[in-house]
Amino acid sequence: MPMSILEGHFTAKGLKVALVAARFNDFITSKLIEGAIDAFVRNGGNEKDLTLARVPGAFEIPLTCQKLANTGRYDGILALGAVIRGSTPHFDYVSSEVSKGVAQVGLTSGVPVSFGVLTTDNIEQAVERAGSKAGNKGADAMLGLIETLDLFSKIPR
Ligand code: INI
Repeated sequence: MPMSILEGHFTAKGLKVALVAARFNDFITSKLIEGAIDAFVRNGGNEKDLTLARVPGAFEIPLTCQKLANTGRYDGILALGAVIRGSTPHFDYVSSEVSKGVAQVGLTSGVPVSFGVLTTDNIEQAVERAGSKAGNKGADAMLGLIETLDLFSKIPR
């Protein structure tokens, strides 16, 4: 097979990562933060190389990610939030803006921004994804970020 394969692995050694986490639905987002920190440290990262920015809600995540990306101090950024559907269309506006915004920050800044924002129909689905039967999406998003950064380090300049 005469081809070069570029692939990232889970190694967080030496990485500097900023976490941007919403306070809204803190009973969920605090679990996502814990999962993300645990995944970082268990893969060789140093907790001192993590910076945590707390924002009021998921809507505030993209601009905060952009400000942090523009400092040039972080290898990657992790967005953490929990948008839970209620009886009004508010959910649709917040979830669509945060997902579009986070993707846009990554593309325009060149700094990878991983998406660990839950968008669920109810509280039970959010609890399942914050460290119970469906795992911890904060940890999953951190692993995705670590793997992507390792892949980027292997792409020839
Ligand atoms: N913010 C969230 O992070 N999750 C939600 O479920 C949510 N809902 O449903 O309202 C939410 N709203 C607040 C929003 O993110 C902003 O903080 C607010 O609109 C001020 O800009």
